Amino acid sequence: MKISVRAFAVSVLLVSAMALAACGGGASSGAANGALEVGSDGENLAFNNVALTAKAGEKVTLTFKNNSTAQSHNLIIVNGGDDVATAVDEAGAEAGDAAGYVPADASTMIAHTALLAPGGSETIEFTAPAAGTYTFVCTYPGHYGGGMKGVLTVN
Ligand SMILES: [Cu+2]
Repeated sequence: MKISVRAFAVSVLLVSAMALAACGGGASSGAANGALEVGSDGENLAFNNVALTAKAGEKVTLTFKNNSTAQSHNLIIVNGGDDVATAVDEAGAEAGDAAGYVPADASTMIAHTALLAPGGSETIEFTAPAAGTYTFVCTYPGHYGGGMKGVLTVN
């Protein structure tokens, strides 16, 4: 009798643990991870999606596709607006081709891809920062200046 009570107690604990695990899984899928897609706009120095949105604190998956047949591109979400983007663009140029034109100072960026060859794509993951607007750019020399930028709005 004692043994079967113990077995019952153990099974109750197991069921509770499974319910908790299921609950945890439900909570994280309820936070609906954001999936963003951006490409370069053909051969233009532009992104084909210039208005991205995310929720503060959510895990975001961003896939960047270089649709050009000739140009290399990257995508860097900077930690701020156009003023930070300008600084990141300059720091990227200093970092040079070997670094994919990605600045050494990670604090200036929310997330970034590598420099992608024509036709390449990369998926990156990051946690959406605090609510606000964040400029994203391509730092291949001349591209940001040519208009290759957009805005991530975090709500
Ligand atoms: Cu570019």
